[in-house]
Amino acid sequence: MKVIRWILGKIILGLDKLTAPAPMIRSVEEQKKLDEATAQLKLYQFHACPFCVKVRREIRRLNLKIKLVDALNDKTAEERLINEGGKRQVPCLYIVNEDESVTWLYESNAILIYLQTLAKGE
Ligand SMILES: N[C@@H](CCC(=O)N[C@@H](CS)C(=O)NCC(=O)O)C(=O)O
Repeated sequence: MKVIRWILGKIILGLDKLTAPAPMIRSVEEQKKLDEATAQLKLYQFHACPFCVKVRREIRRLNLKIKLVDALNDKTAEERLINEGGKRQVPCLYIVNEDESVTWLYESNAILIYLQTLAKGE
Protein backbone atom coordinates (compact mmCIF):
# COMPACT_ATOMS: atom_id res chain seq x y z
CA MET A 1 0.00 0.00 0.00
CA LYS A 2 2.87 2.38 0.90
CA VAL A 3 4.56 1.58 -2.44
CA ILE A 4 1.36 2.27 -4.43
CA ARG A 5 0.92 5.56 -2.57
CA TRP A 6 4.56 6.46 -3.29
CA ILE A 7 4.14 5.70 -7.02
CA LEU A 8 0.86 7.66 -7.21
CA GLY A 9 2.54 10.57 -5.41
CA LYS A 10 5.38 10.60 -7.96
CA ILE A 11 2.88 10.54 -10.87
CA ILE A 12 0.85 13.40 -9.36
CA LEU A 13 3.99 15.49 -8.74
CA GLY A 14 5.28 14.76 -12.26
CA LEU A 15 1.99 15.78 -13.89
CA ASP A 16 1.87 18.86 -11.69
CA LYS A 17 5.33 19.89 -12.85
CA LEU A 18 4.47 19.32 -16.52
CA THR A 19 1.22 21.27 -16.36
CA ALA A 20 2.09 23.99 -13.82
CA PRO A 21 -0.22 27.00 -14.34
CA ALA A 22 1.29 30.35 -15.28
CA PRO A 23 1.24 32.87 -12.41
CA MET A 24 -1.17 35.78 -12.77
CA ILE A 25 0.47 39.16 -13.48
CA ARG A 26 -0.59 42.25 -11.49
CA SER A 27 0.69 45.75 -11.07
CA VAL A 28 3.56 46.11 -8.60
CA GLU A 29 1.25 47.98 -6.23
CA GLU A 30 -1.51 45.35 -6.37
CA GLN A 31 0.99 42.53 -5.86
CA LYS A 32 2.54 44.32 -2.87
CA LYS A 33 -0.87 44.79 -1.27
CA LEU A 34 -1.68 41.13 -1.80
CA ASP A 35 1.70 40.00 -0.45
CA GLU A 36 0.96 41.96 2.72
CA ALA A 37 -2.47 40.33 2.99
CA THR A 38 -0.97 36.83 2.65
CA ALA A 39 2.08 37.37 4.87
CA GLN A 40 0.41 35.73 7.87
CA LEU A 41 -0.88 32.67 6.01
CA LYS A 42 0.70 29.24 6.25
CA LEU A 43 -0.35 26.15 4.34
CA TYR A 44 0.07 22.96 6.35
CA GLN A 45 0.51 20.27 3.72
CA PHE A 46 2.14 17.03 2.55
CA HIS A 47 4.32 17.27 -0.54
CA ALA A 48 2.61 14.48 -2.53
CA CYS A 49 -0.98 14.77 -1.27
CA PRO A 50 -3.27 15.36 -4.30
CA PHE A 51 -5.49 17.81 -2.37
CA CYS A 52 -2.37 19.77 -1.36
CA VAL A 53 -1.11 19.76 -4.95
CA LYS A 54 -4.50 21.19 -5.99
CA VAL A 55 -4.15 24.05 -3.47
CA ARG A 56 -0.47 24.69 -4.29
CA ARG A 57 -1.36 24.94 -8.00
CA GLU A 58 -3.98 27.58 -7.23
CA ILE A 59 -1.49 29.46 -5.02
CA ARG A 60 0.89 29.46 -7.98
CA ARG A 61 -1.84 30.48 -10.48
CA LEU A 62 -2.99 33.34 -8.25
CA ASN A 63 0.66 34.33 -7.71
CA LEU A 64 0.36 34.33 -3.91
CA LYS A 65 3.27 34.15 -1.50
CA ILE A 66 2.21 31.67 1.16
CA LYS A 67 4.57 29.81 3.45
CA LEU A 68 4.34 26.02 3.12
CA VAL A 69 4.62 23.90 6.25
CA ASP A 70 5.57 20.24 5.87
CA ALA A 71 3.18 18.57 8.30
CA LEU A 72 4.49 15.09 7.40
CA ASN A 73 8.19 15.45 8.21
CA ASP A 74 8.14 18.37 10.64
CA LYS A 75 6.85 16.73 13.82
CA THR A 76 6.43 20.04 15.67
CA ALA A 77 4.24 21.31 12.84
CA GLU A 78 2.26 18.07 12.80
CA GLU A 79 1.59 18.35 16.55
CA ARG A 80 0.55 21.98 16.19
CA LEU A 81 -1.85 21.06 13.41
CA ILE A 82 -3.44 18.34 15.54
CA ASN A 83 -3.50 20.24 18.84
CA GLU A 84 -4.46 23.69 17.60
CA GLY A 85 -6.20 22.88 14.33
CA GLY A 86 -8.10 19.93 15.75
CA LYS A 87 -7.12 17.06 13.43
CA ARG A 88 -4.33 15.58 11.32
CA GLN A 89 -5.69 16.47 7.92
CA VAL A 90 -4.05 18.40 5.11
CA PRO A 91 -4.27 20.76 3.39
CA CYS A 92 -5.06 23.17 6.20
CA LEU A 93 -4.63 26.93 5.91
CA TYR A 94 -3.48 28.74 9.06
CA ILE A 95 -5.01 32.23 9.05
CA VAL A 96 -4.38 35.09 11.47
CA ASN A 97 -7.51 37.25 11.28
CA GLU A 98 -7.62 41.04 11.57
CA ASP A 99 -8.67 40.77 15.24
CA GLU A 100 -5.61 38.50 15.88
CA SER A 101 -7.78 35.40 16.29
CA VAL A 102 -6.66 32.30 14.41
CA THR A 103 -8.59 30.14 11.97
CA TRP A 104 -7.44 26.68 10.89
CA LEU A 105 -9.19 26.26 7.56
CA TYR A 106 -9.51 22.62 6.48
CA GLU A 107 -10.86 21.26 3.15
CA SER A 108 -9.13 22.06 -0.13
CA ASN A 109 -12.26 23.51 -1.77
CA ALA A 110 -12.86 25.88 1.15
CA ILE A 111 -9.20 26.96 0.97
CA LEU A 112 -9.49 27.62 -2.77
CA ILE A 113 -12.57 29.80 -2.25
CA TYR A 114 -10.80 31.72 0.54
CA LEU A 115 -7.70 32.34 -1.60
CA GLN A 116 -9.69 33.31 -4.69
CA THR A 117 -11.70 35.82 -2.65
CA LEU A 118 -8.49 37.23 -1.16
CA ALA A 119 -6.89 37.54 -4.61
CA LYS A 120 -9.91 39.53 -5.82
CA GLY A 121 -9.17 42.00 -3.04
CA GLU A 122 -12.44 41.29 -1.21
N1 LIG B 1 -11.67 16.45 1.71
C1 LIG B 1 -10.32 16.78 2.07
C2 LIG B 1 -9.46 15.55 1.92
C3 LIG B 1 -8.04 15.76 2.43
C4 LIG B 1 -7.30 14.45 2.66
O1 LIG B 1 -7.86 13.35 2.54
N2 LIG B 1 -6.04 14.58 3.03
C5 LIG B 1 -5.26 13.44 3.39
C6 LIG B 1 -3.89 13.47 2.72
S1 LIG B 1 -4.03 13.28 0.96
C7 LIG B 1 -5.01 13.47 4.88
O2 LIG B 1 -4.88 14.51 5.47
N3 LIG B 1 -4.95 12.29 5.52
C8 LIG B 1 -4.69 12.21 6.93
C9 LIG B 1 -3.46 11.46 7.25
O3 LIG B 1 -2.71 11.07 6.33
O4 LIG B 1 -3.22 11.26 8.45
C10 LIG B 1 -9.83 17.95 1.22
O5 LIG B 1 -10.37 18.15 0.12
O6 LIG B 1 -8.96 18.71 1.68
